Amino acid sequence: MKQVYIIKRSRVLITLLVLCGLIGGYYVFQHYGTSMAASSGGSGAKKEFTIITTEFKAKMDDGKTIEVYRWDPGVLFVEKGDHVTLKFYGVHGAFHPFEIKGLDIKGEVKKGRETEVSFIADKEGTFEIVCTSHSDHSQNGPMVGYIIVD
Ligand SMILES: [Cu+2]
Repeated sequence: MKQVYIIKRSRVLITLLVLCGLIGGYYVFQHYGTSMAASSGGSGAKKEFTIITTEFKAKMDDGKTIEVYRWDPGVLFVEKGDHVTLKFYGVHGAFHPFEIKGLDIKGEVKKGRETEVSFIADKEGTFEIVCTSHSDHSQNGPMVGYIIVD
């Protein structure tokens, strides 16, 4: 016994439209969905910075000298996911023990020497590079820099 199916033309058209929509939607998701994920997940680019230690001095009216040590440059911008390398070079000051708060990185910069640290910027935020021996005005600081991960 033979079975005969009757399919209306309008049903065929609707089925084709739905299929086109699904295929088109899948294509758009594959094409743009992954690039949107890449931009929010970071570029994975390599970023390298050279930071020197520097010192500013000023003479007060009473003849007293005030000074402050700084990282130069003091602000670094990176994207989330970047592979970041910081090369510190000691110019002013004998040594600067430092920590990068929130990233669990510690080190020391000595005059005439280079200290290198690397990390993946896997979280957004502002992270301070703090010299622990020049942390405030009483210690010729604050010697602080900022890494901004966006
Ligand atoms: Cu210092």
